[in-house]
Amino acid sequence: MNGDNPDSNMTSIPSVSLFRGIYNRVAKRLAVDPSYVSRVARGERKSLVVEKALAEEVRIHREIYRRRPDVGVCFYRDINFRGDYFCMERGMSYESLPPGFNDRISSVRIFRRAEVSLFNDSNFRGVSAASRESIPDLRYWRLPTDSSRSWNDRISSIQVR
Ligand SMILES: [Ca+2]
Repeated sequence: MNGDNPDSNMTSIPSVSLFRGIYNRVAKRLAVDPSYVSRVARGERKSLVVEKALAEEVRIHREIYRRRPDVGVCFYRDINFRGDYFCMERGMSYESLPPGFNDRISSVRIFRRAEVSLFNDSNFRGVSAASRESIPDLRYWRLPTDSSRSWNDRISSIQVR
């Protein structure tokens, strides 16, 4: 289904297939390739029509995304745990983020004893960092490799343990 991602088996969990399901439905409705839809979702391609259809699907699934985890993490568009958000239970991984969130997360809230790993790129690639504590403002959380840059509006894939 996602032929350019041979590593996806190690994280084949319901959350990822939820997005695949969304991408597939949008692709079917618009008669385009699902991989094209996922590229638009990751911000690698621009298509207003696809973006609009994705936003509609996300609206339908918002309850699932927004369910507050028992043990897990929520991710917010704005600092101090504000703005649009989605949540993940411990054990979930997102090889790419829900539509509208790629490179747009500004705060991270941990519930109970979860640990989050953040990645600069999709598919758990690029610079990464881990935390067991909430991060109310990612502008003050610096990259390990470059202290002049922060994690704000940078996260592109996530694992929660
Ligand atoms: Ca990124």
